[in-house]
Amino acid sequence: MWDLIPALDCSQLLSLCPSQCKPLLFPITTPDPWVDPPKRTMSDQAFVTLATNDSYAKGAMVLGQSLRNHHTTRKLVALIGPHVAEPCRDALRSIFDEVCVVDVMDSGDAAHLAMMKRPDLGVTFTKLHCWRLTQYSKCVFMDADTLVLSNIDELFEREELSAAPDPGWPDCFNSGVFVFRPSNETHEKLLTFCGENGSFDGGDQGVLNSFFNTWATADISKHLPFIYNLSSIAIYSYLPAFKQYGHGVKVVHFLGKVKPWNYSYDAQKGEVKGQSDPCQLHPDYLLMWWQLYAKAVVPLLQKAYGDTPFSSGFVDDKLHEDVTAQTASSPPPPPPPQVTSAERKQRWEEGQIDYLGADSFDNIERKLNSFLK
Ligand SMILES: [Mn+2]
Repeated sequence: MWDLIPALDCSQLLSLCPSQCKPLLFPITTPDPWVDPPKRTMSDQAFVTLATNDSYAKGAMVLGQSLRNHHTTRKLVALIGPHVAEPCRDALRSIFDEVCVVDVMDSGDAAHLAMMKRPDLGVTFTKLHCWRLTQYSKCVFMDADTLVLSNIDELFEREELSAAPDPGWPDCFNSGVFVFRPSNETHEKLLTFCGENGSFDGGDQGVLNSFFNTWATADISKHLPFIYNLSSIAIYSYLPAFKQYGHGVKVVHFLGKVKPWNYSYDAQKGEVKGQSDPCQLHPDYLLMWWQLYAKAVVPLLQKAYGDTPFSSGFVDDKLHEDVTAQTASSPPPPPPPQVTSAERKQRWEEGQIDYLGADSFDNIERKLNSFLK
């Protein structure tokens, strides 16, 4: 793989990549209920997401709106932590059918007991709460850092626990998108398991992979195609596959430390800002996220906040320094000194990429030209 895909940043990679591997930028449309009446709602099935703070709440709003834009026939549910601000809750309520506050510390039940044993897993316990949505027979959980590019209601044909492979360790599933059946019994079992065993990765993905531990081997129908949970890391580690299959992508997952809402946006120019460092997110999907946020979410936030200032993330926003500061707080790794080919490969694998030296664009372009004809 390392012979095939050399190191370069994402905009360079994409500039070398034929146009069919770039996502099409469709205009964002809001469905008109008179022209396009919604299909009958499957009221016992729901898409569920989770926002533990105001930033993730913005992600949840974009996700919810993307599901609406693609005419989902299922209900939309947002689980929120107790710290999400009231105006954000209002904005969420105008997109989602249900907004449920989950405060594990107040629950006074098995969740509280498990939380006492493992206080580090607070967010995980909040996520596991989705199994308690027993008013629904089946749900699809989606992280607030995902974006839907087309209708994905067919996921409800799958059974618990269906998920796509994790790009980092494909024998594990990625818990950013999964199909599950709400059940108080399963919820209790998960909490007990979590309290006793903790999580091998410190988050919900570790817990869920240990609990649903036959996912990798038992039933291939529970392996969702990768197009339902595509992350940038997978694009850049196997570019020819993205070139071949990328046009079919239905869900983008903005995995990693820097999220779309950590960037800022010039609404006049329609440009995402804060990408001077080699970016970690696919620039076209990032732009889609901001276009949807600017068109459909910001008006809701403006209405909910009224005269109270809030951080919109736009470059002309008085508070945009906050956003820039957040982005700048994850500095790129320092350039390594001259190294051998083997050392260079190892450094690349550790994420230390010599953008200005051996891994420079010119070197990489030569190599790419030798096979991307
Ligand atoms: Mn995620």
